[in-house]
Amino acid sequence: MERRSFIRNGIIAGTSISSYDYKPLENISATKPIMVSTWDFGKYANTEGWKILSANGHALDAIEQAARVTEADESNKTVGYGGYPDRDGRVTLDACIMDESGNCGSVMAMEHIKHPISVARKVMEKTPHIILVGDGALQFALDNGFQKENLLTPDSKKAWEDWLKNSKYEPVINIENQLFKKQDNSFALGGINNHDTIGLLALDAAGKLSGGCTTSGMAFKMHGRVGDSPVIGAGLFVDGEVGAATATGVGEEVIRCVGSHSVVEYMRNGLSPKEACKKVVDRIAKRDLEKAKKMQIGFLALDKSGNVGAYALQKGFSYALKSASEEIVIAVESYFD
Ligand code: SD4
Repeated sequence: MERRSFIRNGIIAGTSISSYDYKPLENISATKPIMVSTWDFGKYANTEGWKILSANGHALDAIEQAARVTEADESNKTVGYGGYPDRDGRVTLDACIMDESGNCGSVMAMEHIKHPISVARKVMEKTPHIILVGDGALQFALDNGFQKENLLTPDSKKAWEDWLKNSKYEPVINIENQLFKKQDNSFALGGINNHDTIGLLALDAAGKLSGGCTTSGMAFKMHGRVGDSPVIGAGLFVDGEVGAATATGVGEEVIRCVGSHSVVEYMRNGLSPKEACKKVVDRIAKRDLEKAKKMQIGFLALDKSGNVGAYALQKGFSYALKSASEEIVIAVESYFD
């Protein structure tokens, strides 16, 4: 049997997760509606999105409302409020949203607004543009009724001040989850930085696909740096005829291969979601194996029939899935063991 991926029964009520059920896993197929989100904490977002999907709502609404849960979560150090700042101590947020018809909106390097996903949606729906950046994005948000807030929490300020002592920019592999295997072979979450970018994909009851991606980007990045997450085609891509994909990890490398678009194109050519994700990860590893060993990149994909798959460079990537019959968190197979 091929190396196994693992399904873990999510313990939805609590924040701690104590054990995994091991099952061989390739792609998961679910009857629509279905929602998937990156990382363990995606399950909390899914719960919110599910309220909309289960009431026959539109996937785009589910994506926006689900993403807002993570953006508002102060304990999440790489999304929205409480996200780690750049090296100048400024929290700059990136997000994008896309529907099945190619409608999309994005904000990049936007400060002071807690919900960039909602601003991205407004860019999509109320402007002739797709992307607004920096001050222009902030101005647009304020003009549309969003409140200006301080997003730098005391915890994140302290982390930045500690970082300044050495000022070394070293993205941490799986800062997102820090999963570790316990002596009894179960897994647990560990580390203090157990959160990251959230990418979300949804297929609603009417068969419409949408996706979103929101992040504060790499901790202690240069001021003005933008990663893959708000770049349509890199951090997110949706094609109503085929499927949708999203990415997490070192954004520069995801942009270089226009990762999410590549995953969708592989699905268009007949690969399953997991095979498509693996193909792009393989390409990243092949381009520079030494570099690939030191970083994490993960892709998550959902096709228009409700098949889901994912693949990552390193162990530790996971995603959460919610459908009428399943509520699970899945540990994803990786290139490096
Ligand atoms: C970025 N892709 O800004 C984001 C960060 C991320 O896991 O996803 N980290 O490059």
